Amino acid sequence: MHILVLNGPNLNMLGIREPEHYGTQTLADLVQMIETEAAALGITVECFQSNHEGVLVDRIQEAYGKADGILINPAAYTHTSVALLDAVKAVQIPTVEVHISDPDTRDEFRKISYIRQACIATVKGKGFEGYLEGLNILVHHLRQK
Ligand code: CA2
Repeated sequence: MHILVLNGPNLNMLGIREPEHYGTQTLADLVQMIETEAAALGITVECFQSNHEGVLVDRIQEAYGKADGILINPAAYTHTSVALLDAVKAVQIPTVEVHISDPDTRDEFRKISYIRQACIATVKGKGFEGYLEGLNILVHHLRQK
């Protein structure tokens, strides 16, 4: 089983700014945690971060026929991107949305998630642990199929 893990814009700044929302650990720490969990689950993962919407769309399209599932934190594109929603719908790969903070308790504009309607689950407000929960949700979903 192979899972693509996507992180959207500014998540390369993790651990550098805004610790009140995103903690003090870095993106490299997050990738390490995900890879350790993947090994324990007996699956493979590829982690990728981009600040560019079209690049994320390209990676979702490239996953077609290759990845069994997608775990995505679209970051700010959660609240703006019909393109990411359409990409996930197009490839029809089971996808879980994850957020480090809980966007529903923050600014009004963060309450909208376009991608959510194409996802099998959303995990939010659980810090980095939320990625591990999202990975487990995907794996259990795929193993039931
Ligand atoms: O809570 C999340 O995971 C978010 O997806 C993070 C996005 C935000 O736009 C969403 O509403 C919720 C922002 C990611 C920015 O990450 C930074 C990390 C460190 C320093 C500055 C920004």
